[in-house]
Amino acid sequence: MAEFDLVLRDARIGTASDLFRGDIGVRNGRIAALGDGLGKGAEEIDARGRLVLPGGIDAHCHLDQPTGDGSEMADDFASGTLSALCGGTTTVIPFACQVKGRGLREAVEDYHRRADGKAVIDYAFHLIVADPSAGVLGQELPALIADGYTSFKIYMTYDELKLSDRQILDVLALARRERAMTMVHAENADMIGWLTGQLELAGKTAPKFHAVAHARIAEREATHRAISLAELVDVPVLIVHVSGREAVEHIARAQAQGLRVLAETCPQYLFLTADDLDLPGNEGARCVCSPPPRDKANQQAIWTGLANGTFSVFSSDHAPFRMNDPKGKLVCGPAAPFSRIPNGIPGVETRLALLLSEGVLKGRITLHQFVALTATNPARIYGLAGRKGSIAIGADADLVLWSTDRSVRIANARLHHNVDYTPYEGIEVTAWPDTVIAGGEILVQAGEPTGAAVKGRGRFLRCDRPVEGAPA
Ligand code: DUC
Ligand code: ZN
Ligand code: ZN
Repeated sequence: MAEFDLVLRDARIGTASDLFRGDIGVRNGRIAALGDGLGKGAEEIDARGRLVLPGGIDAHCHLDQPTGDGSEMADDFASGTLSALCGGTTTVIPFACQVKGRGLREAVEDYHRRADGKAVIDYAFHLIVADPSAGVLGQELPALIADGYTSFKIYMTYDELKLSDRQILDVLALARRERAMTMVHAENADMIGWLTGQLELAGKTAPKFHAVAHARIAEREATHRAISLAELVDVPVLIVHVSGREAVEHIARAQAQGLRVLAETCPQYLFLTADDLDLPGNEGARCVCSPPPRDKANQQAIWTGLANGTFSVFSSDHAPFRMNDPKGKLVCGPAAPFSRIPNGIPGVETRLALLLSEGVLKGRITLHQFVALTATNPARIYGLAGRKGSIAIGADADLVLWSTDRSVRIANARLHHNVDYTPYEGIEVTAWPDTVIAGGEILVQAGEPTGAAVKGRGRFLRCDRPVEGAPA
């Protein structure tokens, strides 16, 4: 009789701290043994010196999230999680978003209905707190945190989502009391609104002006303010999707002072620039996201922040809208001003390959940093440590066997999302997931989903309180 359900033989196993050669034995969906010459598996994969890393955690992606402008996200939990899986991600944490004037619990229930029976991989939820009323702060949020929704995002911009500084202080105080993690979208709403008004008055409404309206100063100022508010309350805070050099500098300075300020960045700030919004007609809409991509010098600042540890998390911020779809990027018409283009770009499937290829294989970051940024740190920060994000005894057997010896040209035609473009079309990478295993099941083989990658197999994960403060 086989000792294990599955054995990966002679793999080169990488974690946030180690790289070693050995076998991985899987039983009942978990890693049961790591060793040399493990006993037989009912199924065996001959990994023969090939790189095996923990399945990725995409801790910032938007799936089937209701919008307020008539647009619809292209990916529901079925297509979005299949796409994530094929890119080597085995856990996603999208957002249950509160509508102003309504409850948080109702947003969570609605979001569960959207995920139930559809998710291919495991998922947890962050909350978006858009209306921190007395009832939300006093009852709903503490109860939800106790129920396993231990992180939430707040916005400093977007009229329908943004909080005042005073509201942010209230939310941060609650996060401190309840030991939850607060993620902040840091852009100054009035600066963006004022710049947008000026640009529109001058007839400058093409997609490329989105990057002008969302100036780096607006990100810098809001980042500094968010850090200051968290310092006042003495609570950890995580600044999401950081794009500009000055914001990185503020975060690094705060960290050097001993403040528990964490930061996330995303592929668009490494691989795109504002020039990608400067395309004929409305084509630039495809790369409209907030904050916007910057320039080569800022890309370099983000790479430096990844290499020197300023960033702890690398997520996709996948926010999928189609170009050729009346409910997509051009929902407000083909000539709509940039301010009415839905914000967001797809990237859940390409996140890991881009960073492994351009970051690790080109020597910008180490393999251990890659694993930490894409799996181990998000697990610790968002309360999934021990279960997700590492290759360790007892952890879920979420594993990716990477192909790193041939070049792959990114092409939308080979992706599994429901979006009709990828902003990364044509980029050559030398890493692509070959085999992806989640909960001990082989869900991707030779880069394509197997029959086991079925809708509804993904489980909802209740998150623990985050491992306080920061990654080890
Ligand atoms: N910006 C956000 O804040 N959220 C979704 C996508 C985007 O571009
Ligand atoms: Zn955001
Ligand atoms: Zn986002």
